[in-house]
Amino acid sequence: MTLSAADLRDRVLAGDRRAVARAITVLERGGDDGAALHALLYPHAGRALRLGVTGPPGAGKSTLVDRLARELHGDFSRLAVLAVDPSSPVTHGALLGDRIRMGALQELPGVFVRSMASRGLLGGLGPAALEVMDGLDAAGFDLVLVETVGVGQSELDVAFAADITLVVVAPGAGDGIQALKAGLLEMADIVCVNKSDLGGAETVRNDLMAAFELSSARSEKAPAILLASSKTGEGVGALAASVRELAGDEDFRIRFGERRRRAAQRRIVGGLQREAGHAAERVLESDPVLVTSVVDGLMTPRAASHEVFRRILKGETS
Ligand SMILES: Nc1nc2c(ncn2[C@@H]2O[C@H](COP(=O)(O)OP(=O)(O)O)[C@@H](O)[C@H]2O)c(=O)[nH]1
Ligand SMILES: [Mg+2]
Repeated sequence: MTLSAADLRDRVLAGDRRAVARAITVLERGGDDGAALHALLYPHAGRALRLGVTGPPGAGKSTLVDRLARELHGDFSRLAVLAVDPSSPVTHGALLGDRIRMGALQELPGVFVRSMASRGLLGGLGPAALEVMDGLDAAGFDLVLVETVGVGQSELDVAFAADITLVVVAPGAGDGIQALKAGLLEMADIVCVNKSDLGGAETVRNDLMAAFELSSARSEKAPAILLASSKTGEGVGALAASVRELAGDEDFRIRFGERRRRAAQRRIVGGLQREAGHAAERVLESDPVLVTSVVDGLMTPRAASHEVFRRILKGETS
């Protein structure tokens, strides 16, 4: 049976689970169908609290998200989890692991769990993931938890997409200080040192606290740093309390608004960059002489960019 985009929207807005699953597939695929559905859903988004969870691979994010979601389910009866995983055949196992791990979570009433691939964005959130988040928001979930892998620069994406950013680190490989170097901790609202059942968690916390005291790059106040074990569940209640507290804090809510403006601006510019990139490729395909001139040293790459930009503005893109 084929549903029109408007029918699908109506069912999503009514909270129909299967429709939500289907809509997410459409949004994830993108293209014209994705864009059309997104345009119908977007006016209904904006009410959910968005909690971003990120950190190095293996820090225990998925295990923690499962526990944390259970803790927060009392406050947010309709709760969605979106796990964004770098897509490659190599990480297929990780995706499968998440699916098994979060399978039981999905059984709770009002809870929806979904994994999606980040398509080579190293765990970053591309436009499709952001549109899926909007879709879940429009579907009436009160809390949208999004898990992304923090690697490289794209890890900052989640801090832009979320109202509250939780960074998860663990003792051992890829520990806290390494994450700090990548700049992510500057955007953290809460830091969880996970795997407190293993040795070394306290040391990581102390190192982090020292680093925050020294950090001048941070404009906002230092985040709460909490120890937890997603294995035993210890500390997860306090972590949930910390999320709850931020969500209800008036000053912090004002910041949500500022963050959403910043995020919107970033999406607009990002979209423009993509479109301009496609247009530039069309110009260069239609006039290969430009590329040849750069290769032959007759024109600088910068001058060629300006020429391409001029042609795009004049509408000479094909
Ligand atoms: N000992 C211990 N192991 C944990 C803890 N949390 C997660 N793990 C394990 O660490 C591995 C990676 O966990 P996962 O949640 O997939 O990490 P992610 O890559 O950050 O999502 C798994 O084998 C988990 O069972 C914890 O608190 N303590
Ligand atoms: Mg994971």
